[in-house]
This record gives sequence, structure tokens and C-alpha cells, in this order.
Amino acid sequence: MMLSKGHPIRTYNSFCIRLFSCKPAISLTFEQQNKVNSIVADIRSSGNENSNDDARMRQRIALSKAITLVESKSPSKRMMADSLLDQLRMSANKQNSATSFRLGIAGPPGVGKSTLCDAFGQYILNFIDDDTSAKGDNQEFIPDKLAVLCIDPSSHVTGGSILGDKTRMSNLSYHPRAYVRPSPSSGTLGGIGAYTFDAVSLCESAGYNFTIVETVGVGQSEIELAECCDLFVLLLAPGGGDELQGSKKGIVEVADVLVVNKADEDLETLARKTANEYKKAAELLRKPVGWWGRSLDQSSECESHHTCNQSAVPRVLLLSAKTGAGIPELFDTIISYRKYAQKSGYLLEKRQKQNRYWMWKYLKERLLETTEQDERIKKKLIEIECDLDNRLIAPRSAANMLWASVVGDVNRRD
Ligand SMILES: Nc1nc2c(ncn2[C@@H]2O[C@H](COP(=O)(O)OP(=O)(O)OP(=O)(O)O)[C@@H](O)[C@H]2O)c(=O)[nH]1
Ligand SMILES: [Mg+2]
Repeated sequence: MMLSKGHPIRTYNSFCIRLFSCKPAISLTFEQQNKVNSIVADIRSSGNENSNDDARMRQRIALSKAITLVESKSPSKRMMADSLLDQLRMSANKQNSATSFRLGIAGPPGVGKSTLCDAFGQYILNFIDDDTSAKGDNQEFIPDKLAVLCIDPSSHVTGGSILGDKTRMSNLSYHPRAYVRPSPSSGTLGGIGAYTFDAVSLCESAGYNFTIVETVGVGQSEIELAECCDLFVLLLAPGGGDELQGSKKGIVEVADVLVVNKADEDLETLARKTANEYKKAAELLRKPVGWWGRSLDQSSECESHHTCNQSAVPRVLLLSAKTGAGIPELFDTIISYRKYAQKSGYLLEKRQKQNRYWMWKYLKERLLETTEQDERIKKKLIEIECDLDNRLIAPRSAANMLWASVVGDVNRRD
């Protein structure tokens, strides 16, 4: 749609002013700007193990404040969040796909996601304390600070959320190089919102070079987690192999690694059987050219992922978050993936696509929200809805009329 002639940015700005009567440029009060500057300074300050407890605590508090800002729906806080993200972005050359990793973990309620985050987190943080010379290839990327963002299911009725995940990660929560943050998913339909993507980049700005995003569920909305991370792990319970044909099919198709958890005690045999069923079913999944998967050993030799056309299928692993069995294999898989994805350019391209995905998502959300709040459009909406209720117009025509009134409103203000 051509709104007016001229430079695309000016065109967008004038569209924004005319439609939303808002200033596209950020203008914060002196106090707000000071607050943002102080958060930025504390986030950038060294919060590593060698810094003193005060500095580390300051950085954690600043990171929490920053995430609260990006999650906020208040217009003034949103402007502060924009300014904060822009300032941190300027020093973002340090935090890119070459120096950080984003892991997404999704799965049905109670499958053991938090227990896995706790055990896996401790495993990788202890990694650098161990004799790394024995770890071969893994030395290429050694995560030394870990952030875990747990997206809680929110009640759409009360807006409340169960912030219990921190207690289920009791060991990790107290680790000096870990940051655990439960976030409500209120406001977005699923577990993930544009702010989750921003929260990940805030953690990276604070030097957390490995971020895990945990989200509950296996529905369409959790599929969006794939747009937030470099590698997407789907955690599954023993006994659910046949569900691949049913409710979980969509999410299984986007998962990079399938992990069957609780392979211990009485459940071990069943977990092994389930993993075999998933392996067989995974053979049928088609993946795009250059996608990473089980044929990793050959594809890691590829110079560019565009030239890698292996018939890759998702890896299926067996694990017990309780006993820790299988965690080293999961870590090795992640490191191997990272090596391939980094070298072949797959990771960089994936992150670029994700940036665009969230740009559009954010724009759509803002457009919808602002349209819903516009007083003139609200009035028109009452008339249109009345006609719709009386079956004078079809939903499609109603949407067209609403859109015409949005665009007409813009033109009138010209
Ligand atoms: N036997 C066994 N139990 C496990 C394992 N992992 C987790 N559990 C148990 O499963 C239950 C749920 O674990 P959580 O880690 O809270 O599961 P979750 O997927 O994070 O749960 P939600 O966040 O509520 O969806 C707890 O009682 C854990 O002790 C495992 O590997 N083996
Ligand atoms: Mg959990």
C-alpha cells in the first residue's frame, strides 16, 4: 500500500503521526532518561564471578528492571524500554551469534522442563571449572554465564501467573553465574511474546552467553519459541510416541531435537520404547535444505548451509533430568549444532530472519492495539459491529469497512 510519496522512513513516520497521533521519535523526561541511563550502566557493568557481590547484585537488579520495562504495556515505560534497547544495541557488536547461544525448551506440563534447566544449567556452568582439555571440540564455545527465562502460563481471567519455576530451579537460582527469571505470559496468546525475544538480548547485554527459554505447552503458540532461539528442544514424557500423529505433530515438526525425559527407575524401559517410536516417526519428517539434523557429521563439513542437502531428521535423545543421565549427550549435540550452524552461516541467517519476524509481529501488535484505542475508530466500530450483529454485512466486509475507516482517517488528517 502506498501511503504517500517520498522516503520510506519519512513516509512511515508521517503515517505513524497521522494514524496514531504519536511522535515516532522517543522523547523521555529527564528523570526517565536518567533512570534508563543508570539501568544501562549497571547492565554493562561487570557482573561476573570475579566482581564483588555488590556489583553482581546491581547488575541482576538492573537486568530485572530492564526486563520488567520491556514487558510493560504502559506507553511511557515502553518508550523507556525502546531507549534502553537502542542504547544496549549500540554495544551489541559483542553479543552476536558468534558469542552467544539461545536454547528453547518446550514440552507439556510436568514433563520435567524446570528440572532439566536446573540440572543442565549446573552441568554447563561447572564445565569451565573442570578440565576442559579433555572435552575436545567443546572448547570452541564454553558458556560461562547462564540465564533462564521461564514463561509462566497466565490466567487470562485474573492475569495472574504461577511463578513457581524459580523454586524448582533452587540450585541454579543461587549459582553466582546464573540468572533465573520467571515471566508471566499475560497479554500474549501463547507463551512467547516479542518481549521474550528482547529479554534474551538483554540477558546477552549483561554477559549471559547462554540463554534458555522454557515454555509450557505443545500448541501453536509454543511453536513461536522456535523464532526466539537458535536450537529448539522438545521435551517429551515416556509413553507418548503415538501422539506424533496427533496434537503434538505441529511442534514436533519445528523441533530440532526431541528429548524423551524421565528415562530412569520404573520408566526407563518405557522411555526407551518411546524414543524408538519417535526415531521411526522422525524419519518421515521433511526438513528444508541445509537444515541441521542427524546427518550432522557430514554437514559440519559444508562450507555453506545452502549447499548442504542432506536428508536430515531431528535427533532423538533419551535423558533423565533427575539422575543427570543423557545430559552430556545433550550438551555435545548442542555444541556440534552450534559448530555447524556457525561455520555454515545458518545461525546468522536464522537470527536475521528472527529479527524480521519480531519486527513484523511487533508492528502488527502495535497497529492492532492503536487501532483499538483510537476514539474515532472506536465509534465507527460500534456501527460496524451493530451491522454485523444484524447480519447486514459479512465479517469480511466489516473488516474492509473498518480498514477503510482507518485509512480514510489517515487521509482526512492529511
Ligand atoms: N523420575 C523422574 N522425575 C522427573 C524427572 N524430571 C522431572 N521429574 C519430576 O516431574 C515433576 C515435574 O517436574 P518439573 O521440572 O517441574 O516439570 P515442568 O515441565 O517444568 O513443569 P511445568 O513448568 O509445570 O510445566 C517433578 O515432580 C519432578 O521431580 C526425571 O528425569 N525423572
Ligand atoms: Mg517448569
